[in-house]
Amino acid sequence: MFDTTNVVIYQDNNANGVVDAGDNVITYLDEVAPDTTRNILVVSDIPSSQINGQVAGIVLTAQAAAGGGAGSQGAVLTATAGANTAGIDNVLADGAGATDAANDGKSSVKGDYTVLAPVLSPARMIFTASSGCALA
Ligand SMILES: [Ca+2]
Ligand SMILES: [Ca+2]
Repeated sequence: MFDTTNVVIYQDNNANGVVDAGDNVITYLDEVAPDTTRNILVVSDIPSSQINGQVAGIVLTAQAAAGGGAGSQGAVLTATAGANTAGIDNVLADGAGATDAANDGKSSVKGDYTVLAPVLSPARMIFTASSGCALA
């Protein structure tokens, strides 16, 4: 196991699975409409000291937050405690994810980076120059 460095999250605006000029760095998803999805990309640097087969785990957790303020992150939503109230109740009905519990307003997934470095074998190439052979 190892840790990646320089973790950056992009919103993949054209949903092509790669970072393009039109994709922007994000720290939260702004104003996600109900029942819609956004594509994101997690990009990290892998230290060059890593060897073949080493793994770095990544956990990505989404947290439900209040909407209505485009361009700023809303307050974290929490479930209304107790029985039905006379006002507006927050009811969180999310499932349990990789590291979060059911009904906690979070959804988490795990991924990993596995180093797959090519294995190079030393080889020797012998060139013999003889008269009349031009070397560039
Ligand atoms: Ca893209
Ligand atoms: Ca959850």
